Amino acid sequence: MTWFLCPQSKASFSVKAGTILQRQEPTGEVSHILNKKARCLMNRNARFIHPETLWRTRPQAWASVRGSALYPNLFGTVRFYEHLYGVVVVTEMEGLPNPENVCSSPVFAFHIHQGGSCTGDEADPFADSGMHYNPQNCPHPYHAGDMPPLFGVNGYAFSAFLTDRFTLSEIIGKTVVLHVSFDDFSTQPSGNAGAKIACGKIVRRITRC
Ligand SMILES: [Cu+2]
Ligand SMILES: [Zn+2]
Repeated sequence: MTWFLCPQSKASFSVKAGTILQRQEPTGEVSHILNKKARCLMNRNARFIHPETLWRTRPQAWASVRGSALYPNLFGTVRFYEHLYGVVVVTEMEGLPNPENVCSSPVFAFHIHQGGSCTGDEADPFADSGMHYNPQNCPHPYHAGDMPPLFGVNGYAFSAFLTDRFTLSEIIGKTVVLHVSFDDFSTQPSGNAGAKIACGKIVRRITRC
């Protein structure tokens, strides 16, 4: 078992298999309860993530995503958690286009764009989100901002994945963008993903122990 120190509270936390097991005060007193004060410590130093711990934890950064004028019912959140190996990205969306045809189950390209604003014009309502975040000048789909697409399920989507392509500090102030079509992970410069249908700015969340 490994103990990790919380810099804010000076308490230590033991983590095993992604679950916070114990809290030890600076006085040496140990409690075994996963309480509110332990939540901010999730598993940034643990290899395995216990889903229940993830749900109880506040992310270090997040984006509130809203659809364009053509998709007024589309909204969701993207949460970013520090992890031993990178960043865990957890996404939920509601109000996605939902074609009836069984052979066109919806797939939506999903990226971090380098721009810091979800503004634009009539032709491209999120034009100011810019291009894919690409600090290393790589081709698509090796941009740091390229992420797995979302699968629509009756207008809803959920996704959770781990990436080491970016750090939290790099992406805060940038934008997450959802596209109307799938990403072919080949066409330059952005996978032929079609129009941008939703966007959200990534902001830091204050976590307290
Ligand atoms: Cu994009
Ligand atoms: Zn890309």
